[in-house]
Amino acid sequence: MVTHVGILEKLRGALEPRGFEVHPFQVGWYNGVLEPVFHLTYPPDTLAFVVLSAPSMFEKSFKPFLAQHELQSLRDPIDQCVAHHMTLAKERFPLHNIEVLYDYELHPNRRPKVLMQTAAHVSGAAYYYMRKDVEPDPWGKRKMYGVCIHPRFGGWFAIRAVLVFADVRAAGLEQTLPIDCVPGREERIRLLENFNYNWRDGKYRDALPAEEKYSTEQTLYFATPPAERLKLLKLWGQIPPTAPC
Ligand code: B12
Repeated sequence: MVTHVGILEKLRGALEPRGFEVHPFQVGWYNGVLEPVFHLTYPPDTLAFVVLSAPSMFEKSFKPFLAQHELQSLRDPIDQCVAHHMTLAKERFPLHNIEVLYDYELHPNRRPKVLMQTAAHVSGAAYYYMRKDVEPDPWGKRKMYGVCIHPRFGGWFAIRAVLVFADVRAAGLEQTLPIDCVPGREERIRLLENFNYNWRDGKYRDALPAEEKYSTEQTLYFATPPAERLKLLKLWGQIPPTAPC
């Protein structure tokens, strides 16, 4: 019988060496905290995984990917690199019906297909701090977007994809609660303000002392507006691969 344990092991085997983290959840846990318009339309015990990119993804996946592709042909190089690895991971499960949803995918009405931060929280991957985690909050009518903080990477990561195994039920999967690594009220206020008002300086990423962070090169890449990134990569020239793609 196919179990979530075997699938998780195989997925991690495919993606962790490439600098990704994989965390399982049941679709029902995700739907359970969201308004119906955001629901994923699968039975509640359907098996799904959220995939994060760790700081090492840049070296372990992105650079080898660049070395094997013509820069000119890449629309958004990071997105295409992530899609490449999700496709390879999916191909390891030819007998399963898997839907891959990416962070940048929107419905025709511009609503995101999946809320990555909620998926990260319900899977236990990273705590999603929202304004309701600061009660009472000091922001009045101002908008305040929430942010996920990872126990090992702080804010030095991204949430790239959700993989839904549409034909697999995972009733036996136990929910792991995310680690509340920013427990103090003042720290939460600082975190949310840094994320909303000063995200460009990256301070929100240092909400805790991270085990691994982006390199200077990677920080510069992500700080560069997407339209300028191709120019930057060309400037850096041919980057030698550090691992086979
Ligand atoms: C649209 C978008 C934006 C928009 C709007 C932001 C927003 N949050 O609405 C804009 C352009 C402003 C933006 C900006 C940024 N973004 Co942005 N953005 C997104 C995107 C594509 C969708 C977010 C969205 O529309 N959410 C819809 C709203 C309604 O969701 P929500 O506020 O979470 O509300 C739900 C929860 O509250 C939930 N809920 C209710 N109760 C409870 C209880 C619990 C326990 C839980 C878990 C949930 C829950 O229910 C609500 C819906 O019903 C996501 C990727 C994705 N697909 O998720 C990235 C994403 C959120 N962005 C991200 C980032 C990093 C940024 C920027 C720093 C820029 C950047 N890319 O580097 C800035 C920072 C914000 C700023 N200062 O401007 C990261 C956040 C990573 C993290 N650590 O959390 C994401 C996840 C992208 C990624 N690939 O990692 N972004």
